Amino acid sequence: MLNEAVYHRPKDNYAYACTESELHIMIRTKKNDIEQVNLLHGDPFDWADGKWLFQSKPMILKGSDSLFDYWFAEISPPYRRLRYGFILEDGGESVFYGEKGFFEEPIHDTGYYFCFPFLNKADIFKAPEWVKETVWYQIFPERFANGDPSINPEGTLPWGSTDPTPENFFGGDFEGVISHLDHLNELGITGIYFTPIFKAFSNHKYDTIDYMEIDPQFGDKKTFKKLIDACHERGIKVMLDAVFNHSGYYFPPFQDVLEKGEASDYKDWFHIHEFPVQTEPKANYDTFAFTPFMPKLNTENQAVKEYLLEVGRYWVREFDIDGWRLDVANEVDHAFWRDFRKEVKAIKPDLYILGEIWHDSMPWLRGDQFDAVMNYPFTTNVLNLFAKQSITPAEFTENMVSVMNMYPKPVNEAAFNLVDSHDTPRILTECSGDVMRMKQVYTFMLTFEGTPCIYYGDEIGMTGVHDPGCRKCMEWDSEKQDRDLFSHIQKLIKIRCSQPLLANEGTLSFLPADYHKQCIAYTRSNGSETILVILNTSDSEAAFTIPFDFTDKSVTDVWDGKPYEFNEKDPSIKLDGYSFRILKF
Ligand code: ARE
Repeated sequence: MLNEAVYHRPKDNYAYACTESELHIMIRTKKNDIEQVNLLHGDPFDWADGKWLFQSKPMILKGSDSLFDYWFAEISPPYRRLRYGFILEDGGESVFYGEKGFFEEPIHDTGYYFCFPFLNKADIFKAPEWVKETVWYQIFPERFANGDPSINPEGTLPWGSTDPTPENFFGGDFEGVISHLDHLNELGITGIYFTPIFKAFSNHKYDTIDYMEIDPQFGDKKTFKKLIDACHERGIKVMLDAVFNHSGYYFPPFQDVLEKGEASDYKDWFHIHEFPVQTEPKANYDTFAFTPFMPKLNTENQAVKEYLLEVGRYWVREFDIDGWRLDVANEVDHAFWRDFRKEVKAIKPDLYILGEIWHDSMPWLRGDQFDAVMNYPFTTNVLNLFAKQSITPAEFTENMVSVMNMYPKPVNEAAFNLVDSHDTPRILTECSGDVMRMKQVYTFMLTFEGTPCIYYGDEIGMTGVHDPGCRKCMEWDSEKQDRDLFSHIQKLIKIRCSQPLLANEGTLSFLPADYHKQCIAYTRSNGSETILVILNTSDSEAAFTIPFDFTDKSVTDVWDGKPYEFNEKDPSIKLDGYSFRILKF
């Protein structure tokens, strides 16, 4: 028994309130080291004859990654208070582990136990319920469709006439989106994430000039209202991109500082190191990355905070948007985000707040700031298996178990899953043009827990290397679209939306990583019904059989409705040519 590998701390993903009555407890031990973990738990004030009264509950082995086993238990303490500890058992050996360390026997003193003091409703992480049923579509407005050439910016190029650069324009606008909403409805999309749409200098609009105005190349507030209403009428939610970490160079307050220096009323709106302000050879103020044209905003300054909080409120209050995606969210202070959440949720309690953070985001996901982050750890693992083929299915499974155990279960259920974006190469390019592998990628993402996002054009087989290559004009010539891929993704979205287990009800569990060397397999289950997904990742056209020791006599294949009857003698599933199978039983 390797005590050094045992880890638990009574917070975050290791101890949290899942509902108003239920606590989730997790403990990590060295992989394959401990046979069983039991949870000793009781109310801290429940004593009799000088002894603290606790009960014991077996924990379940929730999954394993390459190093650790993760043990899990749900507890509903009658008085919402809990003291608890662990009994670790292996090969006849048993040891108690609590807040003061390891002991041969449980100690009848609550001071030796971990404490979850009180299950307060206000502390419960709660993401909007609608998010779990949403299938998102990310639109880079400049490149989706040019619906109104009369508002083309100067130098606009003919649609798709050349490769995108950081500087060129093709005239994408709101009328173009409106005129192609049928495409989104046909695909089955129920949410759009727009990259920035406010007045800015560049084609990507992450260098904001005016947070309260629509960029004229996209339209005006009237057209935006028309777009929002058209989306809502079609059951499509709308999420905007808030760039609060920095402004653009031509943001009037920054221009004022450039002009007036230390005399400017806005000098504390930014992090100026010294005056006069200079942008070259190196900016003498904080910026996004090393980009002098993106001065970092001082969100700890009350005037800046008030200004940006009003921006956050305004577009919710006046245009009824459904979500905010927060750009470079990890570099803005937590106090700002706590106030931001309070302000926007006061107007729209079920607004979705999505942070752009590429790394472990637990500090922002405790219920007081974000509802989710863009799940790039998910993306990396998917790319490594399906695209780069740099890991085995077993390693993929172990990595995904790690990713899932980074956060509490409710956080995973609202996670924003993506396989590419405007900041990364396109998935088909990463899959070296192998559409079958890409079909598996989307089968995985659209049957996984969390809310999936499709980057515009992926559904019809667009390619593109890293920024700006991934921002080509949308291909609207159906002759040049991969309609077979489109219908594959369309079917998957239909299945996801028709099977609550896949969207928002089914707890996800991977079959053990070494279950079958070729495939990954996982279930989504609510305890009475289960959907099993199997992906043959080594050769997407191959048929193969997998020995399954199911007790159920039959599975219905929701994919094409064909029932499977198990042969008692050979309980295997013949997978006829499909590189994946979604089975329900
Ligand atoms: C431009 C060029 C890029 C060049 C960059 C250098 O186009 O080729 O690399 O300048 O600064 C926006 C535009 C970009 C533009 C950028 C700067 O869309 O085209 O890039 O402004 O002018 C990190 C941040 C993450 C950020 C990415 C880009 O953590 O927040 O870098 N993403 C957001 C938006 C971007 C936007 C900005 C921020 C700026 O989504 O579109 O860029 O507002 C690792 C790290 C991540 C890192 C990621 C990507 O995984 O863990 O932290 O993200 O790589 O680099």
